Amino acid sequence: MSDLLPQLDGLLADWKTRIGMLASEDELREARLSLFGKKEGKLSQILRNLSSVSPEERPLIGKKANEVKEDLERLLEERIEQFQKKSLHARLEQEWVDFSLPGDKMPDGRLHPLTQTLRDVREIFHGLGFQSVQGPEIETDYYNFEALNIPPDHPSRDMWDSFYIGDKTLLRTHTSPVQIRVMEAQKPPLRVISSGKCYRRDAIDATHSFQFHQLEGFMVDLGISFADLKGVLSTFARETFGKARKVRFMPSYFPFTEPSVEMLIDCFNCADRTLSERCKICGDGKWLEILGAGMIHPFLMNVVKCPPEYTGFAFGMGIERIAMLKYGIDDIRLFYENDERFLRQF
Ligand code: FA5
Repeated sequence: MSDLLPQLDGLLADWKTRIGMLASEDELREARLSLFGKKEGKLSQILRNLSSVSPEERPLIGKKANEVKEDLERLLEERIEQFQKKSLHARLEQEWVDFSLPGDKMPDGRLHPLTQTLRDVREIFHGLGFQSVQGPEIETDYYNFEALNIPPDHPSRDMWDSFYIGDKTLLRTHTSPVQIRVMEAQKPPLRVISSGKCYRRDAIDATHSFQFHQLEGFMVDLGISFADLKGVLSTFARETFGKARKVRFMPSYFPFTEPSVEMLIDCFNCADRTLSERCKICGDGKWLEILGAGMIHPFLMNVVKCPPEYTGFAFGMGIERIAMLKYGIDDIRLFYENDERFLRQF
């Protein structure tokens, strides 16, 4: 009878006590290695002598060795689990989060002043019964110029120096092409506004950018006269700049309106100003130009085959200009620089 069986029993009894005394997960893992390691492990060392055991006894010892291994493995696992639970518990105790604390405040986003201005202006015209439509930013020479009574080589093309994409296509220089597109597709009565980006090969300075926003509007119906133009645009000016604003119309020139005017308002900054230095808004000219307008030229009415009994007026304004006047901003570049110190003020 070999002494391997009592050796295995001894190993079990001895390590049961030892495992119970180990004080950390690391120590337990080390113990596992020294018990079951392939070469140096205690169990392997005992079983190394298996060859000297009689063939009848071998299965018995094999069975016993498996049992011892399973018992000790289970014990080790249990203890490791205990330590893991304990350390998790300790971590939870230490790293707990107070969900009742107020969160970090995210900075509020807000609308860009140009978006705000555009929305305000649109709302005023919607209130007057105008409908919003959109036009393409890439236009044809026909819609941007020719249909608006600006033939090739017409000197007024210089005013709208342009970015050409192809021979006959360009980035639109104004929103007026929308007048033609809408009147081609729809019969009067019409009350339409359209806003969006425009592009010109202008040098950048405090009041000019190569890309800016315009809002176009027009009204076509039976018996529309200059009085309607004045009424609608004066209402817009007072809604935007204050009820007390005085409005003035001055003769101007656009190839697509006749007669053409510029609309000006009296400087709202000067009204209650007692300071002696120059007014930052009007430079003491006292009047501010806010848009171009006029009665739609008969040339356009012919182009879109509008019946002769209809008349209409049209207007176009720069949104940057309106926002600059409204908020007292003296440089158009501030709108495009994304400087938070500027944007946060609106
Ligand atoms: C026009 O573009 C006409 N289509 C307006 C119009 C429509 C008149 C319908 C009559 C009937 P004008 O070139 O003046 O007109 O431009 C209108 C406004 O766009 C200007 O008053 C200005 O506020 C703005 N604007 C023009 N060029 C620039 C620029 N480079 N940067 C910023 N704003 C500009």
